[in-house]
Amino acid sequence: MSVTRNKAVNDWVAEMAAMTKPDSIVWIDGTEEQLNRLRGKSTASGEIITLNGEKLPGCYLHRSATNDVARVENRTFICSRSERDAGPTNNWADPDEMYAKLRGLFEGSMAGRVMYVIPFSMAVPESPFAKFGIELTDSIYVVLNMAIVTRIGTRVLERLEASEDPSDFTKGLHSIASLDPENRYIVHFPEDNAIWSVNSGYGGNVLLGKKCLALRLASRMGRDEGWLAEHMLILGIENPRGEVRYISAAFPSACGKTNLAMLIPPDVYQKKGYKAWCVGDDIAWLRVGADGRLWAVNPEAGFFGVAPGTNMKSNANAMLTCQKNTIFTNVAQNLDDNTVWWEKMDDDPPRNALDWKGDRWNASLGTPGAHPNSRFTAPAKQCPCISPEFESPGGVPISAIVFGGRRGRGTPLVYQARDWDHGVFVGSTMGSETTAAATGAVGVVRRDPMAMLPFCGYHMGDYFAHWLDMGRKIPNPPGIFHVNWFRRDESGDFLWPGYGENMRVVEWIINRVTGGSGASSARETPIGFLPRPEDICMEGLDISPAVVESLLAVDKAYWMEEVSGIHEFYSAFGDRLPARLMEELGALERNLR
Ligand code: GTP
Ligand code: SPV
Ligand code: MN
Repeated sequence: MSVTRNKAVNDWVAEMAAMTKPDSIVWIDGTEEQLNRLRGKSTASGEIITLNGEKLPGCYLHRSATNDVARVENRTFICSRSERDAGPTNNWADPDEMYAKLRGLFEGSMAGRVMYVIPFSMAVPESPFAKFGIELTDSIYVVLNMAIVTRIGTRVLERLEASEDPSDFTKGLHSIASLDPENRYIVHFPEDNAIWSVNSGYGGNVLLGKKCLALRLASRMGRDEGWLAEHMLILGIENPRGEVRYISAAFPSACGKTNLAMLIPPDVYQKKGYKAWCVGDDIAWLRVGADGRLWAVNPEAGFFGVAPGTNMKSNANAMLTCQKNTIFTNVAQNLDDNTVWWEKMDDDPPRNALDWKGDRWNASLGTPGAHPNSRFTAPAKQCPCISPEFESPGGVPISAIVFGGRRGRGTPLVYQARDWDHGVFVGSTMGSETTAAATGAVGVVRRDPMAMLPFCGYHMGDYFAHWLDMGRKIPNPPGIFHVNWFRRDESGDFLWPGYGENMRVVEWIINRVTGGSGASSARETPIGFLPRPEDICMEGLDISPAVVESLLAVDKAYWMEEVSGIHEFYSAFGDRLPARLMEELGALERNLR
């Protein structure tokens, strides 16, 4: 039945099948014919629902179990041989004990079901940076999503077989099992290049190429091999002279990456000839190029984007991307025309609908129609502003790295780090309000270094050291910045219009680092370089000077509070915290006094 001569692959698939005991095994070849058969099977079982073929051709709706709607950080483990290597920010268990526990859960878990073998590649398989994996799963929903967000099929198996080491692939095992939340585990075994995920059927828990491989395992590969795997979007801005500059930006989950990645420049910019290009919306792999610059590749092939809040005003490109060949998860279903709806999609909620749980629903009930972490899975190539460099094997050169969080107060709209080390300090101390992308409380400020708290696959102190070290290896490093689109006024409204208007801040950033004679100016403050109100173009924007003033102010009392919060946060890393970062913290404190 096997389709490859790769012994390492065949042996492992046989071993996993002996444990999980599926009725049959189907190898995913990546053809439309096979995917269509699976869509048919999945609609017949009710796992996915076919949507209106005229309004949303090739689109499906899936409702996950109501207790299975987000990543589960408390059930996600890094089972490295040594506990120290997982560090204080990850859950750890002894790998042998964890394997024993999980074997119990996987034993016979696919009985009566089909095991699908999905060969996948993160990055185009032809790229020298591509990482290959195989995911075994008993969920067609997972197969159909993986077919969108990664490159799958026989061409990956062939590449692997022809590669230097055909046993060098990530071994991903997933079973929805009984969906028991008490026995839900997302477990990484870095030394074995393996991921075992059980009792979930949702997003980042089960699309093993995405957060599990492309961030958690890849971050550690990057440390060993001298590169960075980051939770970052990649955006290209083309100026009126036709020059394209790229930035990569790390914001925590549901904090605006997809939106910034697909930004539509405001009218004043479009009239001048500015354009924006999306290279990636969630993950970036960054390496030092032969030219001494930092280059970024998007390892994914599609978007798994947040639906609520997405509309023709906030993100028209995302709306246009998900009009066909898209899987919607946990949104509302409009029964009048069999389309989908979510909060803020438009001002016209359906009167006759089912909510994300499948219950009869209309807006007057006061409950949400879509889950706050409902998502669309759509091919990146359908995005109207997808970059011509999207599949470029070597990626794109990065002029600026941007960190950002969701901070209702204090943190200014934008500031620039003085140099690479200071930038690493800024990234390492990022704070952000939690969102619905993970289970747990929403709106609580927590430290989320480089937006990687849930995704760093090794000791975070070592991760900071690796970032500092990378700075020494990049002859021509990008500038490092911090942004905050989420400041609020006393009544809780956002002070900054955000979305496309973020272009104004992006322009300031790019001209700080590549502006030449047109470089944007700034003032030096205790926290870094900030624009004065007149340094950011506000043409065509209705915003009061007082608001701009407050968005660009440095509130010393707030920053002193930050200093003590950072002291406390850093103390968890003990002797693995690079001394350089304590020096930066000392410098911030001195600057403020
Ligand atoms: P993940 O896919 O979870 O990693 O999220 P993400 O970082 O890609 O976040 P996304 O762009 O999907 O945005 C999440 C939420 O933030 C959505 O509800 C957006 O409408 C909202 N949002 C994005 N950008 C802005 C902004 O500039 N201002 C404001 N106020 N809200 C924004
Ligand atoms: C995130 O939570 O950062 C996501 C969604 O991008 S998931 O794939 O579920 O991780
Ligand atoms: Mn994400």
